Amino acid sequence: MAKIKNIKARQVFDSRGNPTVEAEIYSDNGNKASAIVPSGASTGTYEAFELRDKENKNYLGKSVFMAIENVNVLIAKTLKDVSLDDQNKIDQILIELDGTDQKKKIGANSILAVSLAACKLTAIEKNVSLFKHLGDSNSSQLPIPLLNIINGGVHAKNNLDIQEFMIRPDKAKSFTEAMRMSFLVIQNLKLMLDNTNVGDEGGFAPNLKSNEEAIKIIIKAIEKSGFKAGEDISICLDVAANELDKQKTLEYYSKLIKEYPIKSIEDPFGEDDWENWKKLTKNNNIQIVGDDLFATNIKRLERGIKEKSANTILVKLNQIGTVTETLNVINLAHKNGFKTIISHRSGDTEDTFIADLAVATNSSQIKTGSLTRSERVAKYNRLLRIEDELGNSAKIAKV
Ligand code: 2PG
Ligand code: MG
Repeated sequence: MAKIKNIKARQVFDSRGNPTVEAEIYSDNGNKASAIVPSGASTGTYEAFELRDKENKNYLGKSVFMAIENVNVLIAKTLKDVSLDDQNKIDQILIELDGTDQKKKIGANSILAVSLAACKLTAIEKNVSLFKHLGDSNSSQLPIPLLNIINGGVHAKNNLDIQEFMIRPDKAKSFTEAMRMSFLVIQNLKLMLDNTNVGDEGGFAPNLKSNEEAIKIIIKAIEKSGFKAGEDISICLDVAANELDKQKTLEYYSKLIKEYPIKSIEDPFGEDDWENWKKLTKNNNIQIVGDDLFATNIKRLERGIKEKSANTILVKLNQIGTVTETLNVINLAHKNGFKTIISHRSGDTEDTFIADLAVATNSSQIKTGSLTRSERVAKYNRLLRIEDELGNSAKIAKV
């Protein structure tokens, strides 16, 4: 197997126009691969650390030149001549180079850019698709997409405090069909709204009377498209409760679940409110998703499994910082009957790694925004290509 010859990073921009890290890795075989790291807006306390040059006024404190330097000097030197056949070993070296729990020394953004790029380069060296390299010959299941079609919270400048109102085409028989169903709902929703500006994740960002108003108009759009809300297509929410001024209550959620075809709620409570998480999960049979609660962190997931705090984990590579640690979290979740949703960040890029990750790991769902803004659509397009590549062996997950 080829070895790492050189690594080079540069500063590029994410979909919110903020600086981020791109890393390029070269092998001694003459091949190269690159990866770009995304960035969140509703970030939890337990996420891995994103290193930014707070003092650099030229970029309002948001540049990532220190992280770039960490890749170009420290990481490049340490990984030189390391074989590409062992992602675990590469990631272990990166983790040890940093040495802190939250990757605070050299930054999770510098580490992840290299971890992702190394993984892609190994797939190129093996001459297989990334999802096959990351998974195995049985990796032939496409995830059901969760499309965030109305944006609120910190992702939009409107009056909705719930961050994400998503649709999930549960009855789709293929990924292509899932996208066609979602396309129809989005187009019909567009016709119903006066203001069709979009938020950070490509969903519409209208001012509406209330969260319930948003849910009602989505139900209308589903029905107008000829589907049954709650059967063909269900509604999923990400409350992102950490960002709320005033927390919502168990009673509020019980009412929502009773009155509307809501099948999944993410981050209903804050990241330390383990008690309320447990109660909500126990008292309802819908999908309860831990994002900021677990932060793609194996220790926090272990606690959640033990305490039955949720039944599903949202997986974000940059919450933990390496490919290996992400795969370990997914494995632990699946072993314990938790479902996994592979997720983008609100500040994302043209990098489509998460599409391959979802197929490789048999994750039942992927959440990657609406069907606008190329950084979101790129992931859906990648999944359409994977479905095509799989041909007759392609199937779609059941939720
Ligand atoms: C979330 C994510 C992605 P952000 O809360 O689930 O939708 O948002 O990247 O801002 O944390
Ligand atoms: Mg979330």
